[in-house]
Amino acid sequence: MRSDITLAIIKPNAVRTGKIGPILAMINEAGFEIIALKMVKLTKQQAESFYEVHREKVFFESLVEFMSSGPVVAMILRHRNAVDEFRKLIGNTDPAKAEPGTIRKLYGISVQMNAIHGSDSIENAIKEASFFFSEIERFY
Ligand code: IDP
Ligand code: MG
Repeated sequence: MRSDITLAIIKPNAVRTGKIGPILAMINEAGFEIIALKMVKLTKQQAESFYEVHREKVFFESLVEFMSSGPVVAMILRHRNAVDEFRKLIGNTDPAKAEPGTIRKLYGISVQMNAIHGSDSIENAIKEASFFFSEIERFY
């Protein structure tokens, strides 16, 4: 199983406020290679499917509403130890607890609207990459 990719999503709050450019710049400067990229608006069903593991959580319905509320930018990123390295770059789930200089600290506005998603394991990175991208949409 390859361990050099992770799946990132710039969430609707960050797209809405014009943060695609600044976030992509941070990703580039941190040494990640973008090997797939697209802007899409998820349906409620697609957002439910993506966040299936959180179905029983109290915030599930609200999260699905939010993630389908506007366009998002999905990408596959390549880097050594991509999952862990990217989680370091984005910071804690709660922007208030995230380290200074992280994407969530800079652009997150609440636990839910925390600006960006990053896969939490190699297995999920591979699954999530296939959720968004077909073979002819990814380059590596
Ligand atoms: P992660 O994105 O840091 O991996 P998860 O626990 O996997 O965090 O949660 C997925 C997403 O669900 C978070 O990024 C955030 O948008 C949302 N979320 C998590 N916990 C809460 C909460 O307590 N209230 C509202 N939204 C939450
Ligand atoms: Mg997670």
